[in-house]
Amino acid sequence: MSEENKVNENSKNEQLEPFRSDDRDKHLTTNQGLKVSEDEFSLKAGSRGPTLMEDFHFREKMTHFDHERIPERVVHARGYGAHGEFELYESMKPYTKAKFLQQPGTKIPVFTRFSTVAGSKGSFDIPRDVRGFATKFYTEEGNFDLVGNNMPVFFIQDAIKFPDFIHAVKPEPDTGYPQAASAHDTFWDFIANNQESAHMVMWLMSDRAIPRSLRMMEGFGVHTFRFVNDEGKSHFVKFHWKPKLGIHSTVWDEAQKVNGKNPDFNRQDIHESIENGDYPEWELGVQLVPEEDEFKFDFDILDPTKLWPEEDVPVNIIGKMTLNRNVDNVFAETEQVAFHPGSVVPGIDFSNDPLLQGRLFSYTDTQLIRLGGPNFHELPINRPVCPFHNNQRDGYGRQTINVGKTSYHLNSISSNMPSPASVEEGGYEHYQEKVDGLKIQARSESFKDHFSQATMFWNSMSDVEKQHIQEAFSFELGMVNDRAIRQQVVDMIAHIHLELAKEVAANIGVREPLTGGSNVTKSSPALSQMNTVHKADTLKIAVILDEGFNDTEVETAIQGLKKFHTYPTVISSKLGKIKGENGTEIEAVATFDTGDPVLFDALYVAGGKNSSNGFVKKVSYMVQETFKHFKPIGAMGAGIEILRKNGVTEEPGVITEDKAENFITKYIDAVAAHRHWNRNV
Ligand code: HDE
Repeated sequence: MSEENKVNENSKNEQLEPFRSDDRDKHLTTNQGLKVSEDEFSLKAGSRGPTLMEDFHFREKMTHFDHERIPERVVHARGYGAHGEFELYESMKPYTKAKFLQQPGTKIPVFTRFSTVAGSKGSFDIPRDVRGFATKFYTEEGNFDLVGNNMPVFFIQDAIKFPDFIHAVKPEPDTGYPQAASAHDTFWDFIANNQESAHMVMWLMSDRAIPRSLRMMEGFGVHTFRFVNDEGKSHFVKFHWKPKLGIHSTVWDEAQKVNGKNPDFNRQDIHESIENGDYPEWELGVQLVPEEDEFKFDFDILDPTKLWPEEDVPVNIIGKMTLNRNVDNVFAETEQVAFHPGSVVPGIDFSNDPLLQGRLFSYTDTQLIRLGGPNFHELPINRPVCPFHNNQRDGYGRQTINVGKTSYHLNSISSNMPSPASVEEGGYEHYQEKVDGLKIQARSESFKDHFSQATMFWNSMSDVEKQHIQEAFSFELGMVNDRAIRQQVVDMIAHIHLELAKEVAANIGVREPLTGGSNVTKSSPALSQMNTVHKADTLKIAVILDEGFNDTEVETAIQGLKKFHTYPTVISSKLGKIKGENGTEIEAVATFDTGDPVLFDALYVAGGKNSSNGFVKKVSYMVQETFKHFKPIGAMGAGIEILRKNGVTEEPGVITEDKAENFITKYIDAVAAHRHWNRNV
């Protein structure tokens, strides 16, 4: 009865192949396969006459077009997906029987979709928002979906509040705005009235909410899940994704500008990285707590507004995900992919986190409407790479042709085939947790501390990160019209940190909080982005060139930058060839109009001979913007003079050198640091 089922990292790609259609060098046909002879003019009664109903090609083409749209996701509408593989480093056999987590070296295919939460599909890439981080592991035992976010906690503790929360953050119903923003009355009104959100709001006000790149953010499963091993022993588990490039963010002023200059900034960044072979990588980490230690914490591990400090429960790195293939078709793959936290494999199970429990219902339900019926599991992107058989039948768009007489269980006619598998044969068995309680609609007492971890988060931040949080609160609440809401939020912040609340109060025209303060002194260094990996790899550098540039200097610098795996982009006042003083020609691929400084990680001003005032003015704008966003700036030769005019040469992260070799070493160090916060801005 057992079906041979070998899965490797290519299994999904091979499965998708028969579904791909290449229309190049083919005749145009109708969907019925009929070759079409005319696709520009509809069938008319006379060349100036009315169009005829008889024109089946026109009708088919127009009807299909009229029905091209499906509802966007009610949350996480704006997404970006890519294929890849997961490789296991370390066997998890002592903890889970999940087959893809047994043998080090095992590789399986994955598909990951990143998303923003609040904005609609056509919004922009860097709002202040949570990012979705959903991965489908195509395992030999079925799909395991890790449907997480880039922040480890959530706004609410019970799924029943999710519709309220989302209604509050989405555009307000009477005006239809603001788009993709939490900076408005209903969002903050919800927060003030639902103070379990305190911890998550700190994350949302932090730099985590405005990532520089999807490749440079962490992922978290958020909820407590369960691992169950062969002996039936259970451990609680939290999942983490750790980006190899470190965790890096934009600054708010920059993010707002990027959203206008290039609303696709994050998606283009990851798409191009994959096309360039700079495959983004994340290591998978697990925090494990034996079942018997469930109550050893000063918070409830079922509460999704709490994280497990990494210093208390270490993150064991067990494998790596590499995204190495962009989709062929965004609709077919990224849009139609259907994730579900309830898609698990034997050895992975749930906890009673009430947020997780509610999610187990919501995802299938929403997909029924979004994907138009119960057969979305048949869509190529959603199919498991292992066989699937059951007695479910029919429905809109059904593709499988189930043969045989019976579609029910139990039966005699087909000897009960398909039949349930025993646990030994790989049948899923729900963990037999003992549950004993009254039916009750209430919040557990153990879920009532909303502020300790919010304070711990604040305590863990560096001074710069704290300043950003204070500024983010001041901006967001500054956009709230209703003074009473502003006041309530400030009074709430006071329970997290009194000084923070006072500073925000002063900025937003409300009185200082009357009570507050916290005696929590704990901090968790792992929460600060300052303690992350810093690398120059794959960063984008704007190189400013003018006619008559110093040939050797510029050539050596550009080669040096490439050697360190950064991407220099030559910018000038016009596109096309720019000539050096000794005749070297270098192509400018962007202009001051198309190459805005917010789109780059660093600036290198080479300049040229006798640059016009107009040129210097444009470069000065680039210098000022790059400077105020704390990004690295470098110059040699003529460029140094422009930096001098802007008064930045003595500032941190600004490198000026006459010798190209010295320049590159120092400049690359400055680039690798990403930001130079101790500037006089
Ligand atoms: Fe989701 N969430 N969610 N969510 N979620 C959806 O499912 C929901 C929550 C997350 O790229 C929806 O297919 C409820 C937490 C991601 O396709 C919907 C609750 C976390 C994605 C839904 C939550 C997430 C979704 C909308 C409260 C992090 C995008 C479209 C109990 C652990 C997946 C869809 C993708 C999408 C419901 C809270 C992550 C409506 C009811 C917490 C990454 O079913």
